[in-house]
Amino acid sequence: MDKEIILITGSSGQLGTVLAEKLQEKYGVKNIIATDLRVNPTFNGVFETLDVTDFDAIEAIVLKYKITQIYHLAAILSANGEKHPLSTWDLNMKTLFNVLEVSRIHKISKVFFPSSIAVFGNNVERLNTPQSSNLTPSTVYGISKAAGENWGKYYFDKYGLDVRSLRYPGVIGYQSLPGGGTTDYAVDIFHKAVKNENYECFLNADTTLPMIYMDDAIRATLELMEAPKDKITVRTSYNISGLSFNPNQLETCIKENYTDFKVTYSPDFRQGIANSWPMSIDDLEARKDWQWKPKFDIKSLTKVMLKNLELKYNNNLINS
Ligand code: VAH
Repeated sequence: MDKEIILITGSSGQLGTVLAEKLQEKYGVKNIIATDLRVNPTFNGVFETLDVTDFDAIEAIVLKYKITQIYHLAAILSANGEKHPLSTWDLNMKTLFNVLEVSRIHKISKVFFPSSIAVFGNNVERLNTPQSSNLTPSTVYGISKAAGENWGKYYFDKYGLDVRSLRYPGVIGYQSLPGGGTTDYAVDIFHKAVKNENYECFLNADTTLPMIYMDDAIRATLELMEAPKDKITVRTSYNISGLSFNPNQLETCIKENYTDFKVTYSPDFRQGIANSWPMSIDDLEARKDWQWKPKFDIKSLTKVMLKNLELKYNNNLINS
């Protein structure tokens, strides 16, 4: 079997940082081409500076390394996206079109496109939101992801390009900081606790949202990409669920270890975004098609986050 050579866009981002490492472990360091506008200082491997809005630049990398798969992670997330709606749309869509076109032209075998629970609006069942709910997103980010899901299906139906996608909940990990999302509080709060600082949460205490621990998110991505093609019945994007909680529940869990930790609640514009999103997700199709099952709950997530952040801060391995 020919070896897989994988290009990751947005490799310095929250998910890309961890996914690059996991793909290196699986396919070999030299077969993973990490790309972003700036390299992650902790990254070890093959890196190329890449602006994914530049088609010629991405095509040059595809040809130079004989790329066989692309994980397209570069995008502007929900909160930052609302600050510059039209440029967010331009960037999120232009980069996706470049990835889809370069993949079509150069016969890339598989493309991963990250969608999000942000594709749902507040006119659907917010508890156990079904896969087939209609998509009326309230943010430009969510609109670009809903459009992206349908473009991915179009390239599969029309050109046979094997595009696969997950609707990520809020991703929580210790290895990297999130960038400009509405669920970022669920990462920031751990950093504050470990530094023995109080945390001002930008969402209300009772704002329940779907979340997923980083290890589960990465495993779901690899399990989806490795599933036999004929098992994939959803060509827009799969709902996946990790767990759901609200800031108050997370605060309570953290306080079992950091008894003096204090959280104050000062909702900002991101509360409006969170109010339009599901509270929990029904991921029946992912469980049926490729046996998806999360492993982390709020207690095990809290334990692993605190343990690893304590290690990083105590060994000065993190710039806070
Ligand atoms: C965001 N972390 O907050 C992303 C994610 C479901 C949330 O899409 O924008």
